[in-house]
Amino acid sequence: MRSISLLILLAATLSLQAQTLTIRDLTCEHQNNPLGLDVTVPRFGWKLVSGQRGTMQKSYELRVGTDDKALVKGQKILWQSGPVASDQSVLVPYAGPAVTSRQRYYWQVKVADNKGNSSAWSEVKYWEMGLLKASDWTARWIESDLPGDSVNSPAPMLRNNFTLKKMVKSARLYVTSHGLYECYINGQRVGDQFLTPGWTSYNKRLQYQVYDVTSLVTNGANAAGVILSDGWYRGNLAWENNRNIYGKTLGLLFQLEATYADGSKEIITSNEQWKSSTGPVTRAGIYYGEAYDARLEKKDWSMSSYTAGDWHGVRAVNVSNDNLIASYAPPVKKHETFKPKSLKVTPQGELIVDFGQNLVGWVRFKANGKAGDKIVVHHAEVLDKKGNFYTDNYRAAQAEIVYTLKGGGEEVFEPHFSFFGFRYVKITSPNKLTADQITAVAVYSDMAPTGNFTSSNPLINQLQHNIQWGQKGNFVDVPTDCPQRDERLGWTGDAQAFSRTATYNMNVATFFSKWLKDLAADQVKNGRVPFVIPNVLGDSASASTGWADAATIIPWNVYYAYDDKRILEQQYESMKAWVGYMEARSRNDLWNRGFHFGDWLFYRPNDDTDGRSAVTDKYLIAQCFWANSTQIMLNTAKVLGKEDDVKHYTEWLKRIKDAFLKEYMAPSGRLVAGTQTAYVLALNFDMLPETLRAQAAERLAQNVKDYDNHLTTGFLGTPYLCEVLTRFGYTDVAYSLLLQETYPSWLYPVKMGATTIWERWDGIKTDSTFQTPGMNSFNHYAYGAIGDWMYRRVAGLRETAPGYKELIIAPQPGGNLKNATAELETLYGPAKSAWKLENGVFTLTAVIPANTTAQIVLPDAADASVTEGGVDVGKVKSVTAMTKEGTSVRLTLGSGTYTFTYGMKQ
Ligand code: RAM
Repeated sequence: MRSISLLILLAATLSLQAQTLTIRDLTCEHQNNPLGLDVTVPRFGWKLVSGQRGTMQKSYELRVGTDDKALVKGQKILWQSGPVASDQSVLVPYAGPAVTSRQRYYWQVKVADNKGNSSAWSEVKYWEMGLLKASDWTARWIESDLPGDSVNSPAPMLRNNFTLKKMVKSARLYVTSHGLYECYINGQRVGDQFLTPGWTSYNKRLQYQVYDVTSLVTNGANAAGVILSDGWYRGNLAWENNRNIYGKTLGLLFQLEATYADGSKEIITSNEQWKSSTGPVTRAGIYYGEAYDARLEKKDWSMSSYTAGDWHGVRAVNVSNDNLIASYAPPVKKHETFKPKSLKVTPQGELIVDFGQNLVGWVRFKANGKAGDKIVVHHAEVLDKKGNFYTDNYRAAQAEIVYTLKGGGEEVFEPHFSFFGFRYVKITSPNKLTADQITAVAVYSDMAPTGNFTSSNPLINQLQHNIQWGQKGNFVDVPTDCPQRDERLGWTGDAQAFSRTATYNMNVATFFSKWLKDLAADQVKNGRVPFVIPNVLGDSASASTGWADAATIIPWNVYYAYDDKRILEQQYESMKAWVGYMEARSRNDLWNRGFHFGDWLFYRPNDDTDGRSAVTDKYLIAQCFWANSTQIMLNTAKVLGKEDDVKHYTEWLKRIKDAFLKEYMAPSGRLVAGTQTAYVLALNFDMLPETLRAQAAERLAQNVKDYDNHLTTGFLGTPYLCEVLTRFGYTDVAYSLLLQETYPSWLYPVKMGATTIWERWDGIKTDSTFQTPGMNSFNHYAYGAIGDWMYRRVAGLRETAPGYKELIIAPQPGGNLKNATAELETLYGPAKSAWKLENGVFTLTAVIPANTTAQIVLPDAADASVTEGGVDVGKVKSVTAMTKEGTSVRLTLGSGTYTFTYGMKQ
């Protein structure tokens, strides 16, 4: 009897649990409790968690206040939305009274669903405003008064004592610099961010950071100390001794605001009373690395007990604060660490450490020795054919650490103002270091990981790993081409090619939003978009097709991945200006002028005996990208409701395509360039009339077969190659490319031991020699754009409405894969497609987030008897529609976890 009632109780709780509706992952402006926003209409997001299938949000209610304790009691409400009948749970705008500088706002949300469930009020979250007006800054910009302060000279240190007279309730530091800064208060490092204030087009947009320093300050005597370094501001950047790009002098702007327990305030600022000196960082640079002489450390220099007797003064200078902006993108932080996989002596007699992973960051080491002993660390991505340390591909980047010991015990070192792209380090040291003294630390923008892809093929899994590491290493505040040589610039073409894949692997919404603002800021007046952003190459280095189109492609991809309309509004003028430039420069509706990189680094056979080399006419490419950007403008204008522009771009699109056909296609449908890239672009961007597409796709497939299932595409054709093949029914050919292990292919580098994506298909040639050292990065993400196809087509998980409000799971088994899984943390929650084919039985596990709807397309299921969770699929309640499409079955259904099973021929 007792056990029965227990069972009933258990069943009741279980069903209760199944019906509970909860909320998780509350965000404001895509962030968790952001500190220091300057977005005046912040937007909220949340995810519904429900055990019930087919859950949709029916309504939500938001409330905001400045007192968290009162808020939970429903008191002192500053703004409440009231119940809003809506299924919007992503980027819902705040609509209360105007926000003010420094204010912290607390917020909560509750929701009701279509099943009659209501959630409780969520946990309380907050966002805090930064300094919204230039006049909020009372601090002065200060510069060191040290003689001979210029590029590559010792890093200046600035310090001052200050007093806080009463008990401190809270304290904030608002800080930025010309150059990089590292800040200390009372001997402790402020925050865990690196390479601050980040890299932007400084003269137009300089980020400041906001730190909660309440726990670092004390009632009474305090001190602040800041080290400055050349960084991107005035250090060597790009080539040919290019330096002082943004200015010649390093500077600091420091404003610490303390609120006392009694509510009164104290503001501590950088001013002419600060002192300056130099210390242990004797030289630092992005490309150079860092020289650190521990004998020059100034013990306790950021403590109030320190006497700065022989320190120099500082200059307070007048600098406009109009360019100051709050940081929006994720800060650069430390992530994974790696212990040495091996320590070995090379044939040349050098001691090298292998970390087993090409990564970006630095090496932390512990050492013992005499004062004056030097430890020198050099970095390399690869070893040469004979196993020797190889750095020719770093070009002029010295990428070295020179550490001078102070002696007297164990010393631990990590660089402060540089980063390196490496898998190996060579260490010279009087006392040999052992493996336990050395650790590699990966450093990159702190983006939330969102996606993963795995399959039964270990080489493909390694490829996915390489793609993700390419993203980590090259998303270091700006999207860079490479992290190791004297370049590391925000190359636009690379970024656009990889952008869609990037949205799968990590949440890159704010990362790209920030960088796109720099793109707009650095865009040339007539609309030309620079090759690199921030632009350090000059205005004429701009307007290359496929590079400049980052201006349209990336905003659209980010909008589509996150349903973030604001990014389209924010970029609209910039997008329009670039497309307007092409319109203005075109002749007879052809965009066929100027310099273009073209299908960069496409395959050039050594034995081009039959003249089939994969050269694609650059102007043909330009016409395709122009059409694509025009199409994006047309779509964007529709989203933003700009009717006149819709008309304008519709007309232009037709003209561009008509001109394309006249100029680049024979009446038979053959393109003047018979390359894979030509057909891929023409098909992907719908350049050809419908009637000619099938035969163009056939030519493309044939071309692939002619090369024995190898690709020949470069930066511009590669991202769309497999996608186009799939779209026109050649998924088998796409698989043959994905699984190709010989050069040129995605798996060739994997077979050669790559742990990241290479810049070139043959960075290491088949005879194990290297491509030209002038351009041979082993960590360059562009070709990693295949990741998109793996998620979208192999696993079949993709959005059919912006932000995954509607999605599709349509796996395409093939290529002898036994299984494949894509997982994606969407803004609505986790989505998943996991299929396997075992002994003729196909199983698909699909996870559809609450508050979304999905379609599932079951391949080869038309004649099969499909079950879901053991039940005939026709009887599954949350499946609202089922249709046969050729050999597939298409289902429409709501949220939940489903497992479909049926027999499939192999
Ligand atoms: C190289 C860069 C980048 C590419 C340009 C055109 O220098 O590494 O990848 O976009 O050239």
